[in-house]
Amino acid sequence: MNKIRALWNAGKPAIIGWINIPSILAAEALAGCGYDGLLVDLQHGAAEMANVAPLLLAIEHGGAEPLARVAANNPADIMRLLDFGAYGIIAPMINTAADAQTFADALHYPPRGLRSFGPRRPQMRFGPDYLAAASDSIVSLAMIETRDGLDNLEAILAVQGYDGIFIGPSDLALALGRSPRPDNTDPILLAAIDNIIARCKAAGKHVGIYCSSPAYAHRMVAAGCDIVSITPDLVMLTNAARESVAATRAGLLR
Ligand code: 3PY
Ligand code: MG
Repeated sequence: MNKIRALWNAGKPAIIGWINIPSILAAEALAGCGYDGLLVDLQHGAAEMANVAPLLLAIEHGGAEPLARVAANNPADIMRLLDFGAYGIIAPMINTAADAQTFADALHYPPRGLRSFGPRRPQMRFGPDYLAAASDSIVSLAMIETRDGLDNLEAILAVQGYDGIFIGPSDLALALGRSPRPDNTDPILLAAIDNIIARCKAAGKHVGIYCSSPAYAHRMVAAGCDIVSITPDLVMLTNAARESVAATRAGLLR
């Protein structure tokens, strides 16, 4: 059972980490830090399709559910990531019901969808029963983060075959004429986020959001999200480095 789906079935939220630095060593180490899932970001992170398979393997080996955000809502990339052992897909910039249907179709084998058969790594985890287990083994979130996505939300939510919505607060802020700051508390953005969360709940879909800190993640879970990302790897690394340098310098000046 997918760890994130198991949490959802138990009515609990999932906490995921965000990988921009495509290091196998770091991915395995982070995967052992208690995250429910770890996501390789192929849209804004440095990983490429060519180096994603070892990262997914390292994450699974480390004990977290391996997830990926595709660079775009491209069925060929989504199907390859599933074959490489991603058990969760986030697709950016879902703007229309047709985009959502393209996403849903890429996730499932016929007759439910259009996924092509060649599950190289999932077959090792699930054996010959993978075909029956495939749809449930994957969690899938469509990103709402544009003006079109907001305007077409009702039709996007009516599409079946994907689990829910993941809110991209930076792009959403830009779409609303606000600043794309991390953990943004701009009232216009927060009202839009609350509205998306409420409409996801009404449609029976899961909903999550990208957060840069535990405090913002707490706030979003309290607002109704059931999957939140927390501080991305590059931010953690640079925060820790800054603190270390500053503490060393402060000690030298004493
Ligand atoms: C956004 O905030 O727009 C995102 O896509 C998060 O990475
Ligand atoms: Mg975005």
